[in-house]
Amino acid sequence: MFQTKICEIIGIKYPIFQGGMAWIADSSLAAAVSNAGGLGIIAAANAPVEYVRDEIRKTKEMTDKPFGVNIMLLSSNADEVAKLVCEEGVKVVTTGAGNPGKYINMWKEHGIIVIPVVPSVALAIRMERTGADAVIAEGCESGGHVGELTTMALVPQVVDAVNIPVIAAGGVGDGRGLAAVFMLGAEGVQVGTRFLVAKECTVHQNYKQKILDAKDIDTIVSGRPTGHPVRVLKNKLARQFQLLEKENAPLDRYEELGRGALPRAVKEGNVDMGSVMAGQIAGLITKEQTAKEIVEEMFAEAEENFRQVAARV
Ligand code: TUI
Repeated sequence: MFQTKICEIIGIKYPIFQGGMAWIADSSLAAAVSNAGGLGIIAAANAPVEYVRDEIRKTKEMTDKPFGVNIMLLSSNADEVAKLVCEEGVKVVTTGAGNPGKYINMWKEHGIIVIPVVPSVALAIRMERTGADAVIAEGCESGGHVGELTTMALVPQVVDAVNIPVIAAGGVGDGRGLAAVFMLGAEGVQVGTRFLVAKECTVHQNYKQKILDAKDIDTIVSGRPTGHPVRVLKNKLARQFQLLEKENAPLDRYEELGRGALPRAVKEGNVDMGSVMAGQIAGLITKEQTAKEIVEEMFAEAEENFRQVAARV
């Protein structure tokens, strides 16, 4: 029922991507999601190229299914990672936090399937013209770096503007959300926050627990004045960022406060003074499951949803 064009293009069973969560999405999680029939994605974030190469090689050992690498374009080594994915024969590249236009020809020459994250119709159109195979339309319900539009508003507008497949991201954590984005015209979904609590996700247990404990209103967008706003779970650090905004503090104060904040939460488990990036759907997530259980449960739920709604209309 959910086999879409994106499944054919990539060679996956379920049209679900695991978000390329910076510092979190490693070979363990990516291989588990790919083995479950979705598309696992390794986050290059701002890690050294050698680390990313190792993670790609480890993933190849753990799965014979397709997987992807997410390139965070604000990273100082984005150029190097862009070449690395060609050398390593990675099948799918997704990008975030910028315009990957200058790399697309090189990736296409290497037979890579290119799927940029876009926060607007304008960038989606530009990406289609430059040769992208699909786009991920990500609403601001997402965790991490966010644009302005919600998934509900962004996805149908992007669907109407381009002819390539659109994958919806932001605010989807169960089968109901999955069914909903299909109704908006998406051909697939990208899920971050729910996979963060997957058993195979190696993020610190304190981080997982903070997601499991979160309520609907527990996320906040901080760092707007920097031009790179991020959605995080409220904590001491987020409150300090809020104070900076109130004080109209200079940008170097944000830089100082944010330095090392993501690994502090992800690796050290400091969820008070670390950056706990998470989407608004965190409040819905109440249990740790394997990636396979998450994928299968979401699609079974969505199918049941469609059946029930169809019976009512
Ligand atoms: O990239 C993400 N999410 C991220 S990246 C990240 S690491 C980070 N940490 C601190 C500050 C900034 C980043 C954590 N989470 N999602 C995809 C995404 N891409 N969201 C928004 C965008 C985006 C924004 C502007 C994509 C393109 C874009 O284009 C601007 C342009 O140049 O046209």
